[in-house]
Amino acid sequence: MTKLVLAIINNDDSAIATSALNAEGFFVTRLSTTGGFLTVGNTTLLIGTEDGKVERIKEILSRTCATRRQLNPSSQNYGKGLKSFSPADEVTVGGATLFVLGVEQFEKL
Ligand code: 2BA
Repeated sequence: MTKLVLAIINNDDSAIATSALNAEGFFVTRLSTTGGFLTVGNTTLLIGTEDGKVERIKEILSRTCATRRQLNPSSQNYGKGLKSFSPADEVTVGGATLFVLGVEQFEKL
């Protein structure tokens, strides 16, 4: 174990990302976290691995946490029910923010 990958991802992507990582033999810890800017919940994955496998983790996360545009009901529509014709807000969701740290020691006691 030489690296710790810390990946901050969208909550909606966390189940599929984790199962894709597990399917390839990676061990994953999922933390429920909150973004400091939007103060919305996100998920932080901790993945301990070998040096040479970090690229594979990046490939899996790129595939399972791809960015996409999503339509959210506009706040102008609140309280107007189905009669509302205000446009929806288009926002970007998904993606992953990665930190790759060196591991000094790894033990299971
Ligand atoms: P992203 O850059 O994709 O970041 C998504 C989440 O990843 C962040 O959630 C935060 O939890 C984590 N993150 C990203 N960069 C980080 C870093 N250098 N250190 C530690 N954690 C990091 P939020 O903080 O809620 O940010 C959500 C989105 O708002 C960001 O998306 C970015 O587009 C924007 N944003 C964040 N901070 C900003 C700032 N100071 N000024 C302008 N826009 C900001």
